[in-house]
Amino acid sequence: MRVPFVAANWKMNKTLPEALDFIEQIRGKLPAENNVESLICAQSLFLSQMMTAADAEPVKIGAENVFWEDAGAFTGETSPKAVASLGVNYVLIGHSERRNYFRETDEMVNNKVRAVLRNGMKPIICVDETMGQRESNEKVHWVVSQVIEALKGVKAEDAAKITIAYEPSWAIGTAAASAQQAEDGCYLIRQTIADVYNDACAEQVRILYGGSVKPSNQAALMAMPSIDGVLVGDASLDPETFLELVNYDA
Ligand code: G2H
Repeated sequence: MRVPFVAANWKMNKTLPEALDFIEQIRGKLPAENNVESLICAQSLFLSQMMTAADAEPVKIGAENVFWEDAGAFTGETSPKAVASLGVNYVLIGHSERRNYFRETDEMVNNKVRAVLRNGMKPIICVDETMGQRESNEKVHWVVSQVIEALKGVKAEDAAKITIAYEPSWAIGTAAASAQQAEDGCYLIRQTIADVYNDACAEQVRILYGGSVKPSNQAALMAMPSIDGVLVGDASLDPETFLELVNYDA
């Protein structure tokens, strides 16, 4: 059984006091982690304080990105080994904003996925397709190839630690994909994992939908058979809305 997963992606939002205030506002109101796993991915610079503040809570704290080398002369980068030393569980890798604004390639994403696993953390690999690709019916190949490239060199026994987030960039911060469009993308991703590894492996990997998720569209998305959860940007910034999302009515 895959536990439903609601993950917040705060992106480059909130200051340290705002982040700590958020934790105070959700304290004691989160679901048990074996019912719904909840996660907040935040800027790396205050992950440590957030981990301490949320220590007694079921919510997990994750990073939004790491570099692929553990240490060295890489000024300004964030070491996966250092992030792991904070006790962080999850790291978002390959978000479309990283791919678009920071030119992250499939090869870089793959290096980062392996670095996260090597350091005992769990990657949430984001894959997307653009509106142009959707309109020209290329989306199938695009999403499949991003999954295959991201998983290169990842052993089957590590695959269960991976979560994949399907985030069509045409649905980010605008209008969400329909539940059926989201299901189609997530179904295809699970088939791809079965092809890369095997059916048992594909049954273990959690697949999330991301892109303009809110309490009003969440239940329909999560009712879909291939969708195990959601990755939420904008709507996750408000504590009350985040609580609605993690305590959703199945
Ligand atoms: C997609 C998503 C979260 P939003 O980027 O990763 O953001 O919910 O604001 O579309």
